[in-house]
This record gives sequence, C-alpha cells and structure tokens, in this order.
Amino acid sequence: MLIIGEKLNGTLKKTAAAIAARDTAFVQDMAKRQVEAGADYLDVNAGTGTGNETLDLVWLVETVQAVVEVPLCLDSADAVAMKSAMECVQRTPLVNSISGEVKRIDAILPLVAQQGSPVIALLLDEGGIPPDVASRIHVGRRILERTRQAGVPDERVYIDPLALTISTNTEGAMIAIESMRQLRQEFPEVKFSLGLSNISFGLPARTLVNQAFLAQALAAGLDAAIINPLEQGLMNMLYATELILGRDRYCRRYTTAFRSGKIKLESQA
Ligand code: THG
Repeated sequence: MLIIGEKLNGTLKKTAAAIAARDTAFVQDMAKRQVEAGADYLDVNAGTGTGNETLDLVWLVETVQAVVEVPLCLDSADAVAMKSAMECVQRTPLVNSISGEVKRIDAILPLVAQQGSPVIALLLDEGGIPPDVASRIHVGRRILERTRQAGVPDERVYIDPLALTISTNTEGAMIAIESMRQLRQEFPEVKFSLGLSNISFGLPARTLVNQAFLAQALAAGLDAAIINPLEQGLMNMLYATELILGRDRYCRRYTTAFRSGKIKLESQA
C-alpha cells in the first residue's frame, strides 16, 4: 500500500503557521521525517495559509522538493492553485482531488488527462456525501464515466470512499469499506485511497481506532492511504497486516522493516 504522509497540511495549526511565516526549516524537517518513516508520497495542502492558496502551495511544493525525492500528493480543491502546483512539480504528482461535482471535474480533470497523472476522486457530489453505500456507488459510476470520457484509464483513478468520523456516525467505516468492495467488483482496475485519521476524530486513543480501521480497509483492498507515518503503532499495524493478508513474500518487507527500525514496539523504545 502506498503511504501518503499527511503532516504538511494547512489545516494543522503548526503547518499553517509555518506556511504563513515561510518557515522553510519546519517544512523541510517535516518532509524529511515523514519520508524517513516510510512515506511514498507527501500530501501538500495550503488551504488555510495566508489567503493566497496558489502562492502558498507553490512555495510549499518547491520547499519540499528541495529536500526529498518522493512525489507529491497535491491536495487542493482550487483549480488555479492545482494548475500552478502541477507546473512546478519535478515528479508526476498524485492529484488530490476531483469528485462527482461537475465544477470540480470540469476544472481539474483536463489537467489530469493532459499530464497523465493519477488522480484521487472523492465519492461526493453537489448533494454532499451520500449517506449509504448504494448512493456512493452511484456517484462512483458517474465519476468513472467522466474519467473514461476524458481518456484517463481506470488504473490511474484512486477512488476515495470517504470515511466519516465514527463518533458521529456509527456506520461510517463500514459504509466506506463496503463501497470499496462493491466498486472493486464492478471496476477491477480502479484503485482505492482513504484519508485515515478522520475516522477517529473526537475519540480518545485515536491511534487504536485508526489502526483497527486500517487493517479492515487493507483487507478490503485499499491501495493508498493518507496517514501520519510518524504514528509508530499505525506503521507497525500496516506491515503486520500486509504480512497476514499474504502480500509480503517470504515476510521480506516485514523483517526488513523490523531490522531497519521502521517497525518498533513500545517495549523496545
Ligand atoms: N481524502 C483525501 N484527502 C484528504 C483527506 C481525505 N486530505 C485532507 C485529510 N482528509 C487528510 N489529511 C489529514 C491531515 C491531518 C490530520 C488529519 C487528516 C490530523 N488532524 C488532527 C485532528 O483532526 O485532530 C490534528 C489537528 C491539529 O493538530 O491541528 O492530524 O479524507 N483525498
């Protein structure tokens, strides 16, 4: 599974302050720590910086690229900011995101088709996030109709089934997981991605909830997740779950991760 590091997000107070202050050291340190912890991509979101998202996002992209080699996950709903960021990336980015909203598809999908980049598509539309599995599947079908029309092959689309906070929605995790299972049956080439941390908002011991959810989502075929790679328990759970699901031949990744210190138990810390 692809690990997308979530920490360079302007909705986080420290990151927002760093973006506003052009704090290069903070941003570069956070980028390096996430990559060292195993991030394959870094999510960059400048949504609540100085009020000029385009300038903020371009600064963030350039600052991060100066110190790490991994590709970026460009996290913006603003087509102008997205276009500018796509023009200054050094490696093919993951575009985060489009959705079933016509405005967002029309503005961002052509950029994706033209650049040949993979794209995350959220299962929501003008009516918001559909409450049940059937209506989310319906939004998924409509999105894939549009991405196919634009010439984007299914394997370049990461559907994000959107897990809502479990503390206000008992079925939040299972609706996302079931939506993923059903769409995978219908569209075997499509990939799936999730922002994991939302699930535990408002609960104590959030990492436990994130870990339980990650294990279930992996079993349902999750291909990528926006997570905090600095959360040691979550990373432990990720390696162990992929091993258990038979995706780690000769237990190679698990044992390598252990030897290099990427898997670490509290009792050893
Ligand atoms: N899907 C897609 N993109 C996304 C999300 C998604 N991008 C944003 C978000 N959701 C994923 N990124 C984060 C980044 C940080 C945190 C959660 C999700 C986080 N939040 C803590 C909280 O909510 O309490 C801490 C807040 C703070 O420290 O200020 O850590 O679902 N495609």
